[in-house]
Amino acid sequence: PHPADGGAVVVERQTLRLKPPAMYQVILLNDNFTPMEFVVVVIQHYFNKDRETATQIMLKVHQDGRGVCGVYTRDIAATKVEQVIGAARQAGHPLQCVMEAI
Ligand code: NFA
Repeated sequence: PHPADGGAVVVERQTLRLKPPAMYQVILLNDNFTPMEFVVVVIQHYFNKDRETATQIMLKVHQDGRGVCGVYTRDIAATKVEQVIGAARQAGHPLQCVMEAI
């Protein structure tokens, strides 16, 4: 800290970072209770999918137990997981959503 910077601690990276950011799949998990229509709307809203694509992803999750809704950097993926779980809890559904490094 220096008086001239108002006491801020400035951390600079000393080297150019050429490595792309780590990416994470956001995955929906099947359950026996969440309505199919709710899952389709969630996929459309939080993962920017059209209704047809959202329906295909929902059916994949329903049949296989899990399905990828999108791939994002860590913070965006974590936010999607929280938003989806929050919307499901608000609506009283047990829908689960997780992120996995790829
Ligand atoms: N299996 C749920 C049902 O039959 C639908 C569902 C699909 C739930 C995808 C969660 C994820 N109502």
